[in-house]
Amino acid sequence: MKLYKTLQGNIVEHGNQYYRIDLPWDELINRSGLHHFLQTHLHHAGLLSPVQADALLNSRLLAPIGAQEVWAAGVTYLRSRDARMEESRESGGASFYDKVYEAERPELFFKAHPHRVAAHDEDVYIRRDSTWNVPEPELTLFIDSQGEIQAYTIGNDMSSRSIEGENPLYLPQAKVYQRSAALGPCLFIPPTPISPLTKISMVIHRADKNAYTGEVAISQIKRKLPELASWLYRDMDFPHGCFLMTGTCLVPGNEFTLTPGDKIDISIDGIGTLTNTVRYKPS
Ligand code: DO4
Ligand code: MG
Repeated sequence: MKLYKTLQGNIVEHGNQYYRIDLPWDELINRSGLHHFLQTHLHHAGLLSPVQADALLNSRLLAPIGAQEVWAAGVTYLRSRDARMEESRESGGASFYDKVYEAERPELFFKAHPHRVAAHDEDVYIRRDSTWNVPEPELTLFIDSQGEIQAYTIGNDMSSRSIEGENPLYLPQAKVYQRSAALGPCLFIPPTPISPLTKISMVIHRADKNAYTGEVAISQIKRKLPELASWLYRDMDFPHGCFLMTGTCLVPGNEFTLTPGDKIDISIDGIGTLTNTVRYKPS
């Protein structure tokens, strides 16, 4: 089951049919048993004709977020650990990544307030004071206020490798700035937890060429998804629930940096494709 947030309301896709559910977004998604609720609520929801559904889904999709914070986990895949160790070798920070990959406590960091999040088909930004920029394609969890994973979406944890590589203490500046996060195109709400065979892929298009392509299964992750959620909820309340990006498994080679105009497609089996174009923040 998929749930889209659009300017004209919330649309559920289920078994090739589309329904409109008129509940405020946060009230709708922040509940235990979200899949069961939607399935039973569909009987009372408005069935859309294929033409109506097409018009709504081809108009502007909003990021599937309301009042929630976005957090992120780091160094959860070997590829991410290795890339971080390479970029921070000169600064002497490399061993921190090695240690956190092995440690019981995961790396978790604050990523974005909702107003900094780009939706599907919107621009994401790179910083003007950064010389080395990459997208990070990440399976993203929607966790309800009780700490249970209810849904999944696609996330892009845009990152400055030059700023983080200079000093790991610059992580918040490498990670948190306007439109440094993207979420979408929908929430995927399966009846059972997402399969470890699920694949994440990314294509970066530059002037009609593929500047990067990669694909990995989420089974490569070092940690369990509920384990990440439970660390995030230690001594912390999320009254509307929370989004948690679960770390990148794909990092382009060290010679690669994003440039304005690049188009990033991130796809996850069962969820769809999140597309964003790279720009500088208009001054
Ligand atoms: O340690 C820095 C951030 C790591 C990260 O964002 C990732 O592994 O996805
Ligand atoms: Mg990341």
